[in-house]
Amino acid sequence: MLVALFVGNYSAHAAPEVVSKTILVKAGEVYDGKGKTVAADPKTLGDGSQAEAQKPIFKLENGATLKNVIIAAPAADGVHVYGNGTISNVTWEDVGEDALTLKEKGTVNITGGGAFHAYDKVFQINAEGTINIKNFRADDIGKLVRQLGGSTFRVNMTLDNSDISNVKDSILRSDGPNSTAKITNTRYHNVPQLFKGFKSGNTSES
Ligand code: ADA
Ligand code: CA
Ligand code: CA
Ligand code: CA
Repeated sequence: MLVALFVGNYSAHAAPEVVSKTILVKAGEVYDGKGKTVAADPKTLGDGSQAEAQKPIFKLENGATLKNVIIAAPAADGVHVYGNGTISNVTWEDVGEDALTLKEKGTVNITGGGAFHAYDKVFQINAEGTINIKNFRADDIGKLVRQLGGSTFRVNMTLDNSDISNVKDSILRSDGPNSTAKITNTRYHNVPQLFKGFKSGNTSES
């Protein structure tokens, strides 16, 4: 008989690398974490609470890629994207204020990975653009994508082949009259609403 004894908090990964200054991924460059786990230094970046103005762990310039990273708690303000960005196999174990923000006009492609325990938003869209999410897993969240409240710039959101569970509000949310949302081939469990705030005719699910 095999007996396993765990003392303290069991975690599936090694202690995170603590990031005390935002990691800059320059235009067109690739940051490959090769599966490593990082977390914010709460003294410098933020404690991952719902307080605004926390700093990101990663800042991506236009055309940058972030891949193969696990973001553990505290996650502060996650990832900020300035322009186009590629996010591949990134998992937020415990989303902080939010997980990722589009800060300047661009297209963000998020493939693989997941986001867990987001008190409110996972992906925050503060500029015109497109967010494509594919092969993603999210559980225990407020909303998966939120266009900045009251903003009217156009945002196109797509969600494909994903698994979304235990949502408090809705999966995709916008108040923008020109914004669109499309969900395909996705499984849901305990999701009260797929879309919220879009103009009728601007959403589709299949
Ligand atoms: C809220 C807040 C915005 C901005 C945003 C964010 O929507 O009202 O001013 O801070 O969160 O980017 O987290
Ligand atoms: Ca916020
Ligand atoms: Ca959280
Ligand atoms: Ca934020």
